[in-house]
Amino acid sequence: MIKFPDNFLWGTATSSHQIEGAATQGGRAWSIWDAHAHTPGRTHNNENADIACDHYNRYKEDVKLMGDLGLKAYRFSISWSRIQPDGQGKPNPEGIHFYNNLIDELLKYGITPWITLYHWDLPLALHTEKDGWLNPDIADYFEAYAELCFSNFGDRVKHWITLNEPWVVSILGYAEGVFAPGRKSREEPYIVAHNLLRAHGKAVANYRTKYQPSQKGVIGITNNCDWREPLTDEASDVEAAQRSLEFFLGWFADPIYFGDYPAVMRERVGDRLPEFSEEDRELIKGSSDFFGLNHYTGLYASDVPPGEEVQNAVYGNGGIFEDQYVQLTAGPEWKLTTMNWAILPWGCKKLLEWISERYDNPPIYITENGCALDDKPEDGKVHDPVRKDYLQSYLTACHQAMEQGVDLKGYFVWSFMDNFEWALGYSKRFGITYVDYETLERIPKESALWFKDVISNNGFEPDK
Ligand code: PNW
Repeated sequence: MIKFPDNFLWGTATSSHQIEGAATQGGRAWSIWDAHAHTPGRTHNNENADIACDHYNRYKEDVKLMGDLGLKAYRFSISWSRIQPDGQGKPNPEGIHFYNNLIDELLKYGITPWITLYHWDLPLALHTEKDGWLNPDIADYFEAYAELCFSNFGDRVKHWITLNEPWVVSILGYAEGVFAPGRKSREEPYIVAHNLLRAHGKAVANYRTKYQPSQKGVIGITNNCDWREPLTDEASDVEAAQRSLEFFLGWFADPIYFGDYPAVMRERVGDRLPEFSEEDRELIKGSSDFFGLNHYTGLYASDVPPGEEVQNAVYGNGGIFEDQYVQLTAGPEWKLTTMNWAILPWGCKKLLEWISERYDNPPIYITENGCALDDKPEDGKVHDPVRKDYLQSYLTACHQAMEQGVDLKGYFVWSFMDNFEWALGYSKRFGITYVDYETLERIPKESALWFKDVISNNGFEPDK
């Protein structure tokens, strides 16, 4: 039996925009993702999240399903424009009421709520009227919004994640333009990333001075990173893989653990990389009580010699390509999910070890891991053996990393249920719970039943 420590935290994750629906119900205003999805050509089949899983109206049914699984924790995010429609100023009591009900319902089932404050759904007014993440003042708006959450929910919520995947916000939102707000720039991603870090730092300082002493919770940030394996043993490829990881994860984690961006980024990005003021550096350095990691896949990395071009640079490759000059390729024999992401559990082990080594063995939570597959119900059941194998292989890799001394404290499956997969609409199913988008019926998939056993046994039998 592969056994996890007694207090290991087992959970699932979702985000507000991807599941809630009720886009204009209960006083909610639009976010940049409502505007993006309602712009023709931006999402698969022009799908939007107006209804999504209708979780806003069905949260009781959903929390009951979570209770049936024996989940110890549930990670969800707050829709900023639901509780503060303009992104600043007057709060919306109906929105606050909804999250109070959700939190209370979770606690009723003994499920610990983990709240992400920002999972990409910026109030639209902050974008159109204030230039959103490009404006340095966003850090103050975010701090005020975060305080609204600490003061309303912090009596019962003890686990806070400020930002989900600032890399995605910066690169997919402002470099590639495939995610909201759909901008394509070579300068803006670095400014946006800088302001995201500053916003995170301010929110954490607010929590630590005003709320943490009495509420006694923890606060951190979640970053995403794929593994980068050197294509060959050549020093240039080993360096390329390292450079790729520093541009991907070091970009956000180095300022938090060391107080500055990686040196390789300073050299290569030059003037486009903002500098931290002393005040911001102090706020950001040491501003995470744990290391939140979202991890799914990996690629080979090799060096691109000067004068040559990066081939097939698709989004998801880890940064602005011209700044890195890293060629990324998949192994020809690797199995892929419907996202075309490779199933690479050994990459998960290596990444956990890379993080432990670089950042001095911080407590780590995997706040997302999972896969998208073509799931179809048959006779009221959803048979998804590939997902079960995926989860088991990644958990086995996590366990091996822990045996090497990695301080992994918990693991959240992405996702509790199928949902609106951003630009890919409803075409990708990541859930361990199936959602029929016609009837909105939920069916726990076989992987959910397997995960339930893992939680109750605190481990699993390895495959023979
Ligand atoms: C994460 N990439 O997004 C998000 O946190 C979730 O909201 C999302 O549903 C999940 O992973 C699955 O996609 C990512 O292109 C989206 O590298 C795209 C990338 C990475 C993460």
